[in-house]
Amino acid sequence: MSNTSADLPPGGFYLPSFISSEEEAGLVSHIDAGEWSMELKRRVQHFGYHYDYRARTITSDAYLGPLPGWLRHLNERLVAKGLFASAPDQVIANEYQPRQGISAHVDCVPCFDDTIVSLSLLSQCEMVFRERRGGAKLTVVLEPCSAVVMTGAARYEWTHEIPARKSDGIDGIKVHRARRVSLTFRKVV
Ligand SMILES: O=C(O)CCC(=O)C(=O)O
Repeated sequence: MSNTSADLPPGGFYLPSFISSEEEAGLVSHIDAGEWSMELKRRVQHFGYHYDYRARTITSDAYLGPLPGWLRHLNERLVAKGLFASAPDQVIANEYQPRQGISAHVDCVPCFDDTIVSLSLLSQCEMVFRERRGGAKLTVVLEPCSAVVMTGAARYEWTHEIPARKSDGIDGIKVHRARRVSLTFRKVV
């Protein structure tokens, strides 16, 4: 299975092995020690700012406080690798059990800056990109410990989604999903 940035829309990048499996385990234990919100079908945790899914915005009272220390070293890496000009300040942990996904969307344009980075933990899954005007479709496999970066057209002109299914057909092979957790980093504008 070979993901390359060429499989993504323009402005999209795939970074395999962005973290080690030891870092992955550490992140999962920090996340699981936190309080999950049941506001959606899947469980979520918000850090930095609460995102209001109903209003589709960050409201003025949404500030939750600085990101926890265990997220800050990742922030530093994202900045050191040139992915963000300054440290992201909003992170959402999403938990996907098999059969759970996230519907097609573009991350809130007035809320967040130009770069979105999503880190995959624990299980692979497919992410589908759809061109909003042209209707083209691209599918990328997100491996545990990888990061997917969305800027430019990948951020604004294509939607992304994770189909709600219990397995993915990867290179012609049915691969069952396990529990997956993702951390998505953004900078509030
Ligand atoms: O789970 C992921 O990798 C993507 C999450 C996402 O698209 C979002 O939180 O808006």
